[in-house]
Amino acid sequence: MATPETSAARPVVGIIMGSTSDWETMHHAAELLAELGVAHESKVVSAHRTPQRLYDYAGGAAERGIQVIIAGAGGAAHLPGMAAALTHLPVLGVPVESKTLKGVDSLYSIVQMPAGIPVGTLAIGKAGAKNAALLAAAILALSDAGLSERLQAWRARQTESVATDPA
Ligand code: RP5
Repeated sequence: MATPETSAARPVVGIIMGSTSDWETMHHAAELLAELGVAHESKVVSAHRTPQRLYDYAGGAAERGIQVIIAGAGGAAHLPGMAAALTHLPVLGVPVESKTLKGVDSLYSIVQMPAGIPVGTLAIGKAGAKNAALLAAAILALSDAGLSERLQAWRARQTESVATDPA
């Protein structure tokens, strides 16, 4: 598993997570963004344990050039919703699989936002983390022709890699 990193270029995607324990899931988003050549950063920002860090991060993200935030959290997963409340940037929420309730708690915490403060909620766990990266890339690709080409090439490679025979 990769270690949390900040890419050399100015990050346009901010990946935040509630705990270092979430990295096991969220590194999939970071790795896919790296593969697509999207500058990003990964930070631990807990809505409950470090609320001021959350205020500072989400409140200052747009000013620093972040364009999309991916927020992963588990259990009482308030991080994506609170981040969305603190910024006008698009926020993609990844429900991390929790030990006790298998991430259904995380999913419900993230998906049921009140009207007016949207969080684009992905699937629980690894699939959600990877799809959050792909969705962030798709959003950025609307105004980045090079990224659009890289994303389409990634999709084409995925299609080509699917076997026709099951064994
Ligand atoms: C949440 O609590 C985190 O997002 C994490 O998924 C969960 C458990 O955190 P740890 O107890 O592993 O730090 O805030």
